[in-house]
Amino acid sequence: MNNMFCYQCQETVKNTACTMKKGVCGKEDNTANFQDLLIYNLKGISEILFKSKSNNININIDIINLGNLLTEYLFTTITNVNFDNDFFIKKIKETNNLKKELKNNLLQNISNIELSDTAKWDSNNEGDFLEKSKSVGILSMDNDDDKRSLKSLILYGLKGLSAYYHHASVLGYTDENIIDFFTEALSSTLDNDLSNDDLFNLVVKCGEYGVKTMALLDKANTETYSNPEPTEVNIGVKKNPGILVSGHDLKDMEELLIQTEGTGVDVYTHSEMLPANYYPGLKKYKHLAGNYGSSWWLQTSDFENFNGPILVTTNCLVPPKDTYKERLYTTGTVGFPGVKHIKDREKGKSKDFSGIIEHAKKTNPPNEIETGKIIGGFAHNYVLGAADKIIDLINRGKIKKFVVMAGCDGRHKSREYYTDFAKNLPTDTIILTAGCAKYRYNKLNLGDIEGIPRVLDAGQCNDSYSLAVIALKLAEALNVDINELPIVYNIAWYEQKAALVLLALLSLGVKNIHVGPTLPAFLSPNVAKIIIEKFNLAGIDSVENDIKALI
Ligand code: FSO
Ligand code: SF4
Repeated sequence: MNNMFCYQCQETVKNTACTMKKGVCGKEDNTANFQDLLIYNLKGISEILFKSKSNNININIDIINLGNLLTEYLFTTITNVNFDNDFFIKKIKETNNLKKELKNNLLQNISNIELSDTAKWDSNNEGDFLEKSKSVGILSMDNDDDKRSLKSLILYGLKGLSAYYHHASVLGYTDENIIDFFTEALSSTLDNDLSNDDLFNLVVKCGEYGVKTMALLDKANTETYSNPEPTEVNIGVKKNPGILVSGHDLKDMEELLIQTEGTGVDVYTHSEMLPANYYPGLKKYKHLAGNYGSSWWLQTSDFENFNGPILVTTNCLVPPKDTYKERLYTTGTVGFPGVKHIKDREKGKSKDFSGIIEHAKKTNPPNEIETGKIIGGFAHNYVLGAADKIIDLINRGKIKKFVVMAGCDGRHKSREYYTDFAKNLPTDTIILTAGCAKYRYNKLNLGDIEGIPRVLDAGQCNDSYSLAVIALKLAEALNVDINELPIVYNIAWYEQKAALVLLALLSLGVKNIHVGPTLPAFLSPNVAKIIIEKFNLAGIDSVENDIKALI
């Protein structure tokens, strides 16, 4: 009997599933089970919403607010976001009440409508939650391996979509069409009458909505903070005490920068927050002192060395060591038992960061762990602005290939492949990157080609959208198919946002993508075969063979 069943990330045990007391990420069995029960409720709510909408029933709740809530709660179940059982129990109760309200409203209008057990279950007896949770996880989704695999792919794609949608919604950008798709697709995972083809079509549609959601977030980020621009980012330290900010939430970053101005406290970025340094609306703050440390899985030593308090705004959080737990703060979707949590903003107000700022004032400046600068900020606006120069370099044979190496980093030794791959690429190639995968090669000093750096960092994992826009526009300018461009794809994945990014690229018709270090455990052999054949997707081999094959 499994204690839990989770196979959503690349580091799952033996590329099969985490089933024991604790997952590789440190998530405990009860937490995984409570997450399953929360997802169960989100599916039930989605089914009721979908059926209400299909039958033109007014739900009496603002759908945008409801969409914000559903996506935020699904986001909390992504790898390395929230480890707090009390949080999940609270959200299960809250979603039970919401489900009941929506269900009663639907039944008042159509008393004989057929609803699944998931839509109907709303017992708020906390003592039953754990028992119930064990019967509603991944394995309960379908007895058929291929259908379960396709449903998992839909669920994880939606997790990625929910994260990006949440970031956009925090900045005030929402889209009812995306929420409609979200509820339709999430409730479809309850439907046992759907064929493999139906489910596969939903997978493809999830990629299409992934593109729409990333476009919405791109619009939100660039309209709020202006287009990223090439920026040299300090990786050394300054003399003031500092606050280190990790995760992806730019609004948290902005509010903290405003509240720390003039206090003598510097602000540094960590891991996926690095691209904050590229946005004019954020880099204008003089006390944004640079980037400290490396990608998420190295946080235990980076946080230890930092000396000041650390604010984690989204994943990836690693269960903290006692040496810095007291300096750690979470906010938004993130949580960990015993770690201070900064409350959500009240409508129209900012979050209150005064506690962490006062804490910082009493700490020592960060220990210097490296010195120098890294460069980034090469999102679509900049690259397309330089398109003439780039096309000229291609025509003159100075640039032979662009290699998209976006996605995630991770702990496994096998990921050294990506550093070696970058190091061994011919010098007439340029790496286009986004996401925390970049830390495998953004400090290698790979040089430039006539002033264009050989590693062009577009930003966070969601800015993989930027890379897709660049490819689409270049194809248009050169009047060729996207797959005829001198662009190849070697993508590293870890968690569910990367699954969505991959589906988004596939939906745009990009073929021959290499993905690693392993293929997802949630792809059954048959589903993997279909995807591999349909999209010419491939895993990774040795660096030598892959460079030969791709370049
Ligand atoms: Fe990385 Fe973590 Fe951005 Fe992910 S920090 S692994 S795909 O959460 O989100 O790239
Ligand atoms: Fe295991 Fe990954 Fe799930 Fe954590 S998120 S329990 S490591 S599969």
